Amino acid sequence: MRKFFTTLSLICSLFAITSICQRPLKNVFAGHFRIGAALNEKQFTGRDKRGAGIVTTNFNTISPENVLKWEAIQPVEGKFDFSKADEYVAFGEKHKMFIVGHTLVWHNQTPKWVFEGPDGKQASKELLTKRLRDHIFKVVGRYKGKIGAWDVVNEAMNDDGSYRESEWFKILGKEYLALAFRFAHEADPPADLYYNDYSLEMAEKRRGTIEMVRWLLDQKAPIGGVGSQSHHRMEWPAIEDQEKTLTDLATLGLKIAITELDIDVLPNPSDYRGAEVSVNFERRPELDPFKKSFPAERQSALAKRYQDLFRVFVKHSKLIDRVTFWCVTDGDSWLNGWPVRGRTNHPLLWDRAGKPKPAFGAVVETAAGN
Ligand code: 9MR
Repeated sequence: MRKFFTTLSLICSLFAITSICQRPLKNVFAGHFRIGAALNEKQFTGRDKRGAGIVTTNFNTISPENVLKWEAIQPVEGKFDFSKADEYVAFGEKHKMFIVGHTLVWHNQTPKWVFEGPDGKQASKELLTKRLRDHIFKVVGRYKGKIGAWDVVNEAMNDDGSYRESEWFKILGKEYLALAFRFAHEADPPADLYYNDYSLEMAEKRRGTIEMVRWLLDQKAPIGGVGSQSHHRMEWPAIEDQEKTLTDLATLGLKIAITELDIDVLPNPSDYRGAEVSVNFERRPELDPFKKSFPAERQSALAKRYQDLFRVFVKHSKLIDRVTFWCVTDGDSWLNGWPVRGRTNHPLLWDRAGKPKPAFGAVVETAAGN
């Protein structure tokens, strides 16, 4: 008899897991917000069939991990290469998804020539403004009516809330932000235009960012939203800070999107909390503890962490336009290479074999208010 009940309960729990896993995220969160992922080339070209399948089943919005960045689109002045970006947009259109453009203005993945004059010295204000305008017009114009939201400016602020001294800032001052939003709006007036940054859960950075956005609004710059990247860790940020980030950003009266969600489960080699890609530390075995497997107890902890975050997102779903994961399966994640190269991270909802993890089920459950 006991054996019968054990078998029955095993069957029931297997059935429960299977049925949770058969619930596509986009259906589950339909009443709350759009749900999406950043795609790499293999996914939107269909070379990674399994990844593409996860995406089309679960997501109704997509972001391009790299193909719309300046170095990919205009590596050489005046020579535009839209081949990959076109495929990305075609994938989104085919599957009737809300397509996001990432990103027009950034300090990373922007070729050196952009900031250089004909004499090899620093470009003049006029020249850089012209390049900014030409690039934005060409890219936003090409996908007019197709890309619904743009990350117009990415990561313009330092963690202490001051302006990042990027080449953009050094040559044009903070005015470059207002210019970028104006050019993007001229190129496609109905598109949602976002400012996008990481670590907005840090009070100082959030304060500085909100101040900067208020300045943009004072300038009548056509900003429509703020993207909070949300590259999280197991122990950071505190859930209260996640919630405060949403409610503070909401005071701006703009759209809010969670644009790059993931949870780093590996030991942090320093107390650095940002997502600046140039930060790098040496690899040591103790920094890579889950190379062979990710233990059940860690799976549960990750599931709980995702559940806590999604409870906040669901509670404030009226404020949130979309929640987008940065990549699809664990194997795709940039966190396998940052801030230490060559580690094995487990930050997402699907494992390396494309199987939904316990975190998937935990996220699904939050949609019903659990
Ligand atoms: O995921 C992207 C990775 O493939 C690139 O090598 C990296 C290079 O800059 O950029 C990653 O995406 C970043 C995004 O564009 C902006 N926010 C931080 C993301 C993770 O670094």
